[in-house]
Amino acid sequence: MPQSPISRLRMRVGVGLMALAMIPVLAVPPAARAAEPAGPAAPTSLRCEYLVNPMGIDMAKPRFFWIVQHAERGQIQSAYQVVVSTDPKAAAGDTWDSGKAASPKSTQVAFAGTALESGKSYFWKVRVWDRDGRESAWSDVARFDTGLYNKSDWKGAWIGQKNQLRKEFSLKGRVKRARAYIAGVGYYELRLNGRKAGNRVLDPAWTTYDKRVLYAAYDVTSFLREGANAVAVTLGNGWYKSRALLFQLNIELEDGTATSIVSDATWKAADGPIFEDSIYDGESYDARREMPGWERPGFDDKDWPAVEAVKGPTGVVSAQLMPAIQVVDTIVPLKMSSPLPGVFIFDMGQNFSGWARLRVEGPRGTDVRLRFAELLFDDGTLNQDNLRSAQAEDHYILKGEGEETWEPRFTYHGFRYVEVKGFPGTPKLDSIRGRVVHSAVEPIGSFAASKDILNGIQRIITWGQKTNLHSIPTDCNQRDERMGWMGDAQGTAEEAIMNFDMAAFYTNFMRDIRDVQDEKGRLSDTVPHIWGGENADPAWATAYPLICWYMYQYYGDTRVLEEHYDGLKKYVEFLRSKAENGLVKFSSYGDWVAIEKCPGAIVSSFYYLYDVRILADAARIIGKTADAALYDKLAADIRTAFNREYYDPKTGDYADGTQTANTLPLFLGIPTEKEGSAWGRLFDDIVYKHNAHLTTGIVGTKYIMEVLTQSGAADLAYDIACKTDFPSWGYMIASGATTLWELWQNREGSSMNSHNHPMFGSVGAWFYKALAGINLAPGTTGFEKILIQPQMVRDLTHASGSTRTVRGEVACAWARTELDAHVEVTIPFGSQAEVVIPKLGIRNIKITEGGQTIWASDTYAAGVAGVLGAVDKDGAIRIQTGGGRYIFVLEGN
Ligand code: RAM
Repeated sequence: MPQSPISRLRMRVGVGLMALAMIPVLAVPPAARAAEPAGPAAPTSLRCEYLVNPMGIDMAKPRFFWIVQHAERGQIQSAYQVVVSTDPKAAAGDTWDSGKAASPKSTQVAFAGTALESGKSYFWKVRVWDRDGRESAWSDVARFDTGLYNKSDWKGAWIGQKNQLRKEFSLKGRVKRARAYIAGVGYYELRLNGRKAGNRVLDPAWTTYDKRVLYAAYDVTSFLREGANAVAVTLGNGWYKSRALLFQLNIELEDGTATSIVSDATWKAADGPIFEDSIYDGESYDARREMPGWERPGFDDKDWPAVEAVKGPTGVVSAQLMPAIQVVDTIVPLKMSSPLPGVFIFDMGQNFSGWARLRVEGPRGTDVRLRFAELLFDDGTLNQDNLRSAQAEDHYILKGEGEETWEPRFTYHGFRYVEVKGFPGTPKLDSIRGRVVHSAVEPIGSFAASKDILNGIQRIITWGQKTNLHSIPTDCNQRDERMGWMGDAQGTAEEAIMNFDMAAFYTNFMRDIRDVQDEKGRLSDTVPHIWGGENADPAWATAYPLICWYMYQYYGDTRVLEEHYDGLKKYVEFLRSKAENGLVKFSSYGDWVAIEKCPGAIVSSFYYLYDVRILADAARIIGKTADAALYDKLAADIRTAFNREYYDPKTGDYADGTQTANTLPLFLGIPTEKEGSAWGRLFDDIVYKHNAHLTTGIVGTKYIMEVLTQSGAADLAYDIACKTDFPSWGYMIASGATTLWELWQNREGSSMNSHNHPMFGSVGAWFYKALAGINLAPGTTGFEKILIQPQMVRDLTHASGSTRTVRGEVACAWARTELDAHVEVTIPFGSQAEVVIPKLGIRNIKITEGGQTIWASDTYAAGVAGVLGAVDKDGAIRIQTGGGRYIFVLEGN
């Protein structure tokens, strides 16, 4: 008997690769469960909108989501009841009671009660019924707060200019409820009675300020007290490059009186210890200029001038409904060295975005200078060459009163190394801590495999991805750029969705994109638009349709299609107006940073077709049938034109036959039988010309792995993924990368040489989809129907992935030897799956689950709970299941 691979899998997990947490599956033997039928457990992980902690929702019809566990496999929800109330027990249902609604929906359930009011708290709960009519207990009660719905709810004015603003006020009773609403641009820090509200930093999110400014809402009930109170706001330049504050504090006292403190001419202002702050260049802080107590009541501000009214940004003030930027982690440096006298270099061991926290003791007036970089020169000194004009330099000037701890507020750097100069004496390793700062999207995915290089790639992808989420998806985090380049954003979106909870983040980004659209329908290369053209490369602008579409696919979100349909249509119509002979050909970047670059025109034409198809599908989904027919027809015409224009019957290639040129049409199924040679040409190019290496840029790389896998060449995709010589992801790792690079090449000395650029990370989606086998079933959304199809390629002996979807966790972990395979899957309650287990050349296959036979003598054996059937098709046994956890064991000889 071969040793069970599962025990080996456990041992690998034991050494700390990734938490699988999938074993054991069956706590209760099936017989006992049958005797004692248990209904659904109370719904858990309730969410209003996509939010964990919804504060300041300013939409009329928020949506509700819940997750259900059921003791039985294969169960479904037959009905739900949602109750929304103004009382904290959600007992009254005075705002909405859906009643028992016969529906399997547990996601995207839109509020349909009496109109929500501005600035209130609401409480909600849900219960469900299963297929057999058994009802769950009520969920716990969850709260959501509405924000300020109307412009007229804001009573204050924009004030600003200086960076420290304060106001004192007195309350004549105990506080029952208090909410602070703040839009402080570029960035703000809010303190009430000396205490910082919340844990956001670099807030609010960067937007096109003359279109939309975001405000945060805070529950500050516990911050206030009867008598004297003080509100203090520190402002930074941020991306707004000036300082303006709009603030409102709504207070209800226990005796029922209501009062508001708003930003107005009664505030006082001064310039505090921050004497310079710039995102690229850094922050300078003079602790000698601190004014102790200024954020508390009783501070003598009679010398402070009254605040100035400022124009402020002109955009609509709307709620920021996505995870804010936070200090997500603190890193201890690996080592400290001193390449020159008085110069100390700290190696954090990881490239990330954020800053350093400094601990120092020394004479008053000492100027400690911190500089940041991704690289070192050979002599061990700091190499800032690839930061271009970004200074990435912070200063802290000591006040000289014992130990001082400081970290900046209004800048961030992308770095692995910190250079310290001017330190009084010799710093110790604990003089510096790395503070990891990015949008605090929840990590929801994990991937691991028996081939270590893949785990290394997963690691540099996720570090690169999260540290480039800075309220928008940025291209890089270190040099004088850090822009919302849309090509990079669309390229990495599927990978990001598998690894992080991106729903709220992308909801916001889609609005950011809409904000830059001009009356002609054009979109810009970067969003907000600073760099690149105002008429974006189609491979960049496609971020708009593509990410809307991913949100529809992965989250089952139809609202995003409704909300953006007009914008998408306008964009597609703009493209159509630019078409030549039925094809869009203009291009600025094309298959950016490719090794063998295909003509930009074919890339643009590909995205034109892709965008039109998405628009046609979106039209169908939201019931615009005439549009659907119109764009279906347009798509068919583009396909014909594409083959006519780009396919060369003499060579059998599309365009110049580069990998990208042949990959793109294959991905969209453009070739007909006549153009059928493209696939073989692509295969030959990779295998014979390039020995399983890519020559693609960010566009081709995104699709090539999937095209190979879909065409039955997953082995080749795997070979590519495992390479460690140039060009490959493994080459980056072999050269010391801890985040993905901008280029396949290690181009020292070049100004385009970022070492943290997530755009080549698209392969991360392939890890989940192909190696861990986690896919949406074709044509379905929101993981209601799942296709588990792990590719058990070459020498890979196990792989596992899990991702938390809107319906609950979806996971697959498999392990195999020559004669058997184990596949453990987790399918959410109410979902269905097809689990595809390859036969791997094994004969006389028998498949069991929990000791019971499912497949033997080429026949399906019914009877395993949750399993609905199995067939032998295309070299695999395909098992249909309902929700639940299963371990399938395939054996034979
Ligand atoms: C570079 C950016 C980005 C890319 C553009 C075209 O400046 O870093 O990655 O999208 O160029």
